[in-house]
Amino acid sequence: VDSLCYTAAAPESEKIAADLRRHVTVTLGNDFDRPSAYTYSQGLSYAVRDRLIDQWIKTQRSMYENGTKRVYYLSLEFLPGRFLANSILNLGIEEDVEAALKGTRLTLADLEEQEAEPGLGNGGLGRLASCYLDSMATLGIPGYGYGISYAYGIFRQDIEDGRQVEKADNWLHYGTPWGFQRTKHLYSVHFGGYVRPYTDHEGNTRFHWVAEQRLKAMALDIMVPGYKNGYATNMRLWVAKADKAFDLQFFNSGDYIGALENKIMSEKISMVLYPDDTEMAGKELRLKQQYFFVSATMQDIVRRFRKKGVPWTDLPKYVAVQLNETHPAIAIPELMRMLVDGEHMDWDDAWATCVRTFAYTNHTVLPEALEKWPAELMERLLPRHMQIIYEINRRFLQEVAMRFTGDTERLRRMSLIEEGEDKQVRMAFLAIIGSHTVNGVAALHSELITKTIFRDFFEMYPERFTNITNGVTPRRFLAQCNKPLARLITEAVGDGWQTHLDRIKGLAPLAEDAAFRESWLDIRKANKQALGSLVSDLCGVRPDPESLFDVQVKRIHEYKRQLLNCLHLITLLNRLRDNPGLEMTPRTVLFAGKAAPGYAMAKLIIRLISSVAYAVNTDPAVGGRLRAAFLPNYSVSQAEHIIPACDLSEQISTAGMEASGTGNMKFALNGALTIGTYDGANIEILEEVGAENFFLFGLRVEDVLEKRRGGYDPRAVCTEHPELARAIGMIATGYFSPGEPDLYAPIVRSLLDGGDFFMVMADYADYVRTQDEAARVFADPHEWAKRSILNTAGMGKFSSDRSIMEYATRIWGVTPLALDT
Ligand code: DL6
Repeated sequence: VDSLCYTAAAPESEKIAADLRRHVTVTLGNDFDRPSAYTYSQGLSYAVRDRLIDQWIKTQRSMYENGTKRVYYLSLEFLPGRFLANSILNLGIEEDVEAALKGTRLTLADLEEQEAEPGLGNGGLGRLASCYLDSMATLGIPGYGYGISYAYGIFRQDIEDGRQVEKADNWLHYGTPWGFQRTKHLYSVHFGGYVRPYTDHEGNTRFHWVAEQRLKAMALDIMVPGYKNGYATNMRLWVAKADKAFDLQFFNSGDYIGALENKIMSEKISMVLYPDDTEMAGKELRLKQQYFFVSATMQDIVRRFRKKGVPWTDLPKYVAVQLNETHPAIAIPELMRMLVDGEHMDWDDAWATCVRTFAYTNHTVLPEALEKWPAELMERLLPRHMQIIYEINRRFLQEVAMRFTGDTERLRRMSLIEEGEDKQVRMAFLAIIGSHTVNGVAALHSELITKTIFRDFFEMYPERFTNITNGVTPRRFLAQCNKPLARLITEAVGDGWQTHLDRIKGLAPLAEDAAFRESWLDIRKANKQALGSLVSDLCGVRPDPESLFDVQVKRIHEYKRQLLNCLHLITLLNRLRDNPGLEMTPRTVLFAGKAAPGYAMAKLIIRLISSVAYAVNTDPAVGGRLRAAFLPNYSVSQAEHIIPACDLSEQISTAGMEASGTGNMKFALNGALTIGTYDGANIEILEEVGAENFFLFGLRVEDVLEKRRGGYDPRAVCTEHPELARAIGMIATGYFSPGEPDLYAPIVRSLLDGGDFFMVMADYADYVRTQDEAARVFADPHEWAKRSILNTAGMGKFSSDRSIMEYATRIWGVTPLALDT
């Protein structure tokens, strides 16, 4: 027992060692002297969590006592990544933990690898939400993240015979030490039924929603620590639970199966994340998820606000709600319902209160990703909300009609209701008119939305629209994932860049220092060796660490153009086959990313990449100068292994289609050079790092639009470029699919006959030319190192701390809390 106790004066490493032993034995009931990586990892997580709790409680108390305005970041998706390593980093106890583990035969890295990652998001939008919570905690911004604790997150992707196979991801199977379940803290959420009008004692007509289905929302709280500042914010994720009282009705009437059915139906709401970020599913369960999480969250917000005892019109003085995309936009009619039906507030006051409370971030220009809900479905599930939406729309269209007299076409375009055989509710429009600020996520994107999808709304409310360029946390995505480079940077520019990323520009003069470049290159090479081992374990391909690591990792989508990269890979293969003695910069081309399970073309692209990689890796003419692999099951933790080892970051979306990108920022921060189009945040990265340190290519937005308007003939482009024609010919004739010559015909058809909407053929020649240039520069390691250092040095702007401070000052009107740490 002695070894489980310590005095306050004991060194931290001894305390951690004792806590680890105590948790492995007392909390988990295991024999400490028979170590298993899993139980030790759990035990260490509890020991680390113990150290967070105090600061988390202190933070919550300080927010409460301070009475300040708070931010509620509503997001249907979060991708926090693993918690253990990040908590250790942010607590600043890494050396103590390493010391505590000495003599256990297990390393910290072994234990970190045991942790199941919560894949509660699809990609960029969810990871951005987690970077923002990290920054809110680091800056001491009073606020919370709100979302859903899906039992099954984004599917696990296996690659079998080159095909994506989806497997269920039961991340909570063994429970998580990082969450606190609030089993007593439940909110009721309702669906269905009808609306009963009544007259109150003052003679006003009021509405009462008589719901048909009732369930409960239970909170799972996860601490989000700030970086070495004694602050920890909260991510509150809701879990759906059956309403016991409701079940009882069935039991009492003898309907045992009915009661169980209700339980299953209720709890299925938080069961699974929809695995598509670009196509609107239009599914009833998805709408239920949205309202479930919004209803519980708004009740939580209002509960806190009520304690203030101030008038409801003061809500925006204390509450800022940020809608991460339109997924939580039902919060707008929900707050109207609470104010008008619940608090009997006058409609105009309620609406003004709403608009001053909400702000909306748009993350996509893809029309197919803009949410619309069938009015019939909404009426059935949320009858009172639908009435409120109709009323919001009626008043809004009156305003439009007054501003643009006689413009009936405009009224049709701007209506919240898309007329047609099946009426639809346009959620983005609802989000715009119910918010005081609408922002895009990179300068180009914010400008594009005002000219395209939201043009009419920009004309109506120009002052509402703004830009806040995305950012990423330099803690997880440099300090944590690339420790050797982080150490070198600290030696060069001092500590402090982790929270003041602009200081990283102090690296720039060192790009001219040969000894510094040598150290930089050594670290990069070691990182590449480490990634090489992972690639070899996962794919059976061993990359040459001296080769150019050319990396494209992100969701698989036609607009992100993995196909363009693949065509380049085939081109290199052909050059080597034609000329086996060719002097070529050795290259390893790595792909990773998930395709939405229902997106056939994206899945076929994965298959093609796998087939081409196989052809490359087995062709004797290649002689090791070219390697390719598709890494299965891309995730935040996998990204943390890949990012530090990338030389060339592929950010090659069709101009105008990637809202921002955040992978582009993570790679450049770690010293990768970007090969990229004039799209999203690439443009701002180029401005910051200098055009000479960025491989820019391809059509601009105007060129893309011009070509789409007419006169673009992909077939003609194809014949113009023999290397392209040959690559396409090989795909079309089954070179990469022996025995199944037509396997990839849909890809070829979309490129040649389908109009090549994503301009793959149009950008091919410039892309290949730019790739050749990248290979030429890479052949001179010191020139490459110089550019690599300048990329890292130029990334100060892209910290999520900068983004969050912009949200705080320009949108939320909140200031950081001063915490005595
Ligand atoms: O803003 C975060 C991230 C951007 O960096 C990506 O460019 C964009 O594609 C992504 N959008 C989504 C779409 N979700 N919806 N709807 O994830 O957002």
